[in-house]
Amino acid sequence: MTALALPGWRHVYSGKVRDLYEPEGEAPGASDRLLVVASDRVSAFDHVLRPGIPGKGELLTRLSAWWFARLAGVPSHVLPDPVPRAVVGRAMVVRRLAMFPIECVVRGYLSGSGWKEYRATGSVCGVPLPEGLGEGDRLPEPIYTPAWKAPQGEHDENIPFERTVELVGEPVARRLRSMSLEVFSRASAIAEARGVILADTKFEFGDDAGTITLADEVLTSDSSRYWDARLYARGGEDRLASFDKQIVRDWLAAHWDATSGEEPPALPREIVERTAARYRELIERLTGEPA
Ligand code: Q0Q
Repeated sequence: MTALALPGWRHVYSGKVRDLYEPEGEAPGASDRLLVVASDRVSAFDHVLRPGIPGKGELLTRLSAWWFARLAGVPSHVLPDPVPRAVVGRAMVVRRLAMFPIECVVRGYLSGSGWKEYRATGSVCGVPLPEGLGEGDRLPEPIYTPAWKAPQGEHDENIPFERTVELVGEPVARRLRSMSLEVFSRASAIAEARGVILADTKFEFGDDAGTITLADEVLTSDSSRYWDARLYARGGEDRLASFDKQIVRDWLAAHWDATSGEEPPALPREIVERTAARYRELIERLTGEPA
């Protein structure tokens, strides 16, 4: 998988789904801007699947940009600079920050690694929780459950708040927690008014000359768990289904053994099309604009 060649930009890094570039003609690492390009790649069970989901990169870029715009007052890394023609709609220029090595996770509901940790220990990242909670239950109030950004290929590690103090110092650790909780509560109120539950999300922040600044993608379905509020209220088996990716997950679970060591099979056209429609539905529900 080779990243797109973009005039004026040099490719520096690729994640599973997005590619990062810096301006050409400046020394590597020296520029004050970066270009983040979202692809149509989709990942599930730690694999990048084929084919991609047409339009996914644009939809998630729109969703992230929409959330950044809704979060008035929160310093943002997004710059208004133009992006190369080849990636218009699925790229943004951002201010280069000194990133903090912490995934700032907030959970309003008990799911994923939070549920596993609670079941084993009764708390998540050192936050004690009431007894008797079940998978997918709403928490009494949202909790901050940071994770340490593991090197590439490894899974992030849930850590207690005290560990983040050791990593970035107490004043910054406290700011990361309070900003994360504030953004989460603003966003979940917006989502729930539109029939979508924001179960949990992950923020990344960086330092811009002393200003703690929201970076990365915000509140996309790749960085967040979104559920359909109607399904959740109905209480069926599917109540915790990922709003957009569940069709892919279900199909793969039925057609591939994740422990086999084999690459996952290519997704059939029907699965790709239904998944693309779910991505469009998520953005339509959240933003109220046709996708
Ligand atoms: C930065 N990433 C993530 C990534 C591949 C994003 C570095 N404003 C920034 C950002 C951002 N966003 C980053 N560094 C400095 N300033 C983000 C892991 C990786 C594609 C997109 N890596």
